Amino acid sequence: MSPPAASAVRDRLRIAIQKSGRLGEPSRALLTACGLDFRESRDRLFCYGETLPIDLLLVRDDDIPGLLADGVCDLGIVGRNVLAEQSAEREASGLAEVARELRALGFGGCRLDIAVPDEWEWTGPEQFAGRRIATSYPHLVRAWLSEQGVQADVVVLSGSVEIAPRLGQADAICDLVSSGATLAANQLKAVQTLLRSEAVLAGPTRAFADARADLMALLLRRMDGVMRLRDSRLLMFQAQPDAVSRLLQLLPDAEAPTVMRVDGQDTLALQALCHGAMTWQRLEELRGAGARGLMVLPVERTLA
Ligand code: PRT
Ligand code: ZN
Repeated sequence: MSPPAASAVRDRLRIAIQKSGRLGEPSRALLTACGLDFRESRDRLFCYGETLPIDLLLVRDDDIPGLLADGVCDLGIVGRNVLAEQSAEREASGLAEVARELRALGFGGCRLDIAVPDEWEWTGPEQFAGRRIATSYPHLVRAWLSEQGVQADVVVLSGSVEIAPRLGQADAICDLVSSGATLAANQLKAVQTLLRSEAVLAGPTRAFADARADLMALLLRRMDGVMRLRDSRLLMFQAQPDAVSRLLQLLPDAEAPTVMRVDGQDTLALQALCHGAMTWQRLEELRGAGARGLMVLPVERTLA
């Protein structure tokens, strides 16, 4: 089984996701949670959608914006950093934007930061005048430098950017940072964030005029449902009537709280879908305000 050739009209939707790497697994998990099921081709590059006419192409993340631009794929799950860099590159070459961010997906979070050697005393972007910044994101760095009105050399490296200052290839770097451990291990410190990134669903700038329009709308509806429920829990407890208004104040993230009378008693039973994290601390606060028999339940699916 191999992917059909790109064509103007299609009745199946094709989504590009990272084959391996940091975003591969969570991307598939998200699509599975949306009810999609796939049969993998032997070369593990193409996955045929069994439950819906939605197929997957498993590729390198850097190829995803290009596959969207060429119309080979209709949607892609990619880091905002990759999408932004390739959009900036297209803009610099005078090419029209072909993919836009449709949804932020809440995983793969990181920052694109400029970092300098620990011993630098950071005073501001003007410090980069006449210096060299090593990066794999030259278009974003150049755009930022020009916004700052600073002239610096951008040294393009495809990997191991963080060791460039020690090797004498550059004075500073611009790279992705999540925990900050890599910077610390290389005696660098972050001084400026250019972009806050996470995995995003990228898609066309114009609506589809064939069956893909409905498929995309269906997928977006399901994705929104899955993401809305990601941190949501059903909270249940009992309380005396005079404690209820105080308890509801402690639940600003509760959707449509339901209050019911417990049969034959003064006690009320409450249940609410809460969208914020239900930590032990929150439960203890609720208990302190009169909630009893607190129960937190996972919510698998909702359909409005
Ligand atoms: O093979 P392929 O080309 O598909 O994968 P890749 O190696 O280019 O990408 P991959 O899997 O490393 O990253 C995919 C996406 O994950 C990135 O485009 C980001 O959107 C996102 N992401 C989130 C990260 C990080 N966090 C991250 N920490 N991508 C890379 N890093 C690297 C960073 O470059 C640096 O080397 O991790 C190091 C820093 O991590 P900390 O934790 O030490 O700060
Ligand atoms: Zn890559």
